[in-house]
Amino acid sequence: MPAEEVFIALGSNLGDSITIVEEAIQALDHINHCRLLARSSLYRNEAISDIPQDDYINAVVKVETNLEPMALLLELQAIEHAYYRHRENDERWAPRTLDLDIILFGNRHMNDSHLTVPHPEFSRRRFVLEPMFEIEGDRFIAGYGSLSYLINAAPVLRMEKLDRPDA
Ligand code: A4P
Ligand code: MG
Repeated sequence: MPAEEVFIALGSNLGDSITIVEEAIQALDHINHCRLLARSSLYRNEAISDIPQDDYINAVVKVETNLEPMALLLELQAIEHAYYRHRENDERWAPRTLDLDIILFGNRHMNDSHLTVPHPEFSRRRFVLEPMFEIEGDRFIAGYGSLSYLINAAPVLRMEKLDRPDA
């Protein structure tokens, strides 16, 4: 199948989150049939959660892949597990060492028990939209609108863009 562009969001708020997210970006580049095209800076963001929890380190990457969505999801879950992701409890949105979410997969729309694409929450999450804007500029996303429109409509979040170590 032809390569498709995929956006993946990374998040961590347990452990050495900056190192975990940086290493996870490298790990994404090493998935077979997957190539890193662009990455955002890291951002420190207030947690969106019902329970108080530490700030998240978030980033977004753009990759090119020949993998089918489910195959990519399995690769992402293997990387999550390599970071000993554990839940302190079963609550939704509990702190986690590494969370990898597929945001967009080409122009595909899918919704089954394993995978919903586009990610159902991305259009309201500044911690995803701002890093996407950094990579893509004011891109138009079919069915949603431009990134600047979505950013302006999203709930305000305390966010801090961190300096790039390689910048
Ligand atoms: N799944 C379905 N669609 C997808 C997709 N597009 N990408 C399924 C990845 N996985 C997808 O995921 C549970 C199941 O979702 C997977 O087995 C997969 O088959 P999970 O990562 O174990 O669960 P989760 O992440 O705890 O739940 P959920 O509802 O996906 O939470 P979110 O949306 O990931 O939100 N605040 C800040 N500031 N930054 C954050 O990164 N993250 C969350 C978690 C909450 N608040 C946050 C942040
Ligand atoms: Mg998730």
